[in-house]
Amino acid sequence: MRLTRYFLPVLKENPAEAQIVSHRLMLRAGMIRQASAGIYSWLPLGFKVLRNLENIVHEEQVRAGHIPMLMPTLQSADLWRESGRYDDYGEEMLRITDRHGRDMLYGPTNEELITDIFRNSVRSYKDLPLTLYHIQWKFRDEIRPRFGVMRGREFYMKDGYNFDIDRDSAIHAYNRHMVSYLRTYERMGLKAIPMRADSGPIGGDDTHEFLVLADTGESEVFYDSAILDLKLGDRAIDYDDRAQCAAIREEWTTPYARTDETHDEALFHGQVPEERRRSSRAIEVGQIFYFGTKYSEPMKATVVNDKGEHVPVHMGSHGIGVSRLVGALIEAFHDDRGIIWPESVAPFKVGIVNLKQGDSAADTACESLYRELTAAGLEPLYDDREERAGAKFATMDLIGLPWRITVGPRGLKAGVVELTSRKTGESEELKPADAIARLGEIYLGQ
Ligand code: P5A
Repeated sequence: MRLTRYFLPVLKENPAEAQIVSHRLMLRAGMIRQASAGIYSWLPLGFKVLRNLENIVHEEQVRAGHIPMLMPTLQSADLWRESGRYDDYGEEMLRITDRHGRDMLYGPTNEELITDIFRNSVRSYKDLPLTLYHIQWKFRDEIRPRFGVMRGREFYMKDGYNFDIDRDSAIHAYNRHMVSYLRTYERMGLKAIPMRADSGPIGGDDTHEFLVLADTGESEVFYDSAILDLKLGDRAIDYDDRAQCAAIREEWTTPYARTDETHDEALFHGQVPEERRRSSRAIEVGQIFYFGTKYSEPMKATVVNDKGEHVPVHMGSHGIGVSRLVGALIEAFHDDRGIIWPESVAPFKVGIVNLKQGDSAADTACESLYRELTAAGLEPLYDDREERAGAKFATMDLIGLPWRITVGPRGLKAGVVELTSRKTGESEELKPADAIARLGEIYLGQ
């Protein structure tokens, strides 16, 4: 993409309404614009990051054996009356009446709708286990939407629902989700810690939230610092292997880690040596639930088991805050000049800065870099504006591309361009072909 052809409305000034760095940087970098309180338009740069996160989520869900689909945003109130949540959900639910006077709602979550789909189509235990998921906009009429996309009213969520014949199988689904979530967040460059939490309006006793430590987070958490050393890395995972998934859950949930809702000070002190006791603020980027037959019983979602009996299915649901993650990533990765995207989620893989637009050698070198990087799938953003070098650097630093290639007449005389890491600030002079090869190596492994 050429910057002169793109739509990147960066702001020079800090927007007054933004209280935290991710909100400020998303507005300044032209990623989002507020449409109304807690509701945002995703401008091209923000939309690219959102799509990249969505792709990682899809890949890891499909890898775990979960099946993608798409449900609507608007739902009929009748299903929610069956589960009893129409009244329970309270003012957070946006209620709508259609022209025929029918009660509708903008879905805050989809347990009822998916249970209805299931009960109308699945009859036998032989069709289980089944996990369906979608990535779709949700609406919760939060009383205090704030911090930009972190606590929006409209937000993008991956929500998945498992259907199993009994508790043991459903607990395997829970463990499998825990493992696939750990892997998802690791791929985004994040350390998200599963913590015992409260189940709130979704229900059930077994639930873990995934939290990213950050001073600006809305949750208060207590944990054993030993958990920070855990990493899935590239270990081979068989998502059908119950013992392996259970062992990974055990590994991550043995060190003490709880949100303030479930924190037990006596247990914390008893279990964790003082030098490893930590408390911090954190951002909730996902949550998994096992709630058994909470929905399948009232909604009569049953299957015939191997003894010919009709039994309600055991269910759980699992959510990732995809739009919130964009903010969480910025909270985790920024400096005072702007965003520092991890390579796996960056909106463009590399920026090209032409130090002297209009200089024929510099223009020619940039054009050929742009062509070759594009052909190699290394998605460049070419700053071809007639701007001072300082302004171009400031824009690149603000939008946080992991790598920058700087091209100027002086370097070109020596046959080199400069490759700079946004993260470390380190630069290296390389022949243009070698810079492309280096970026190829960096991104190939992703
Ligand atoms: C699990 C999937 C559920 O709704 N039902 C379907 C279950 N869980 S949850 O914890 O309530 O939400 C899942 C994740 O969505 C994100 N999230 C939000 N993101 C932005 N703004 C909001 N107002 C908001 N509310 C929830 C969180 O990341 C949460 O973990």
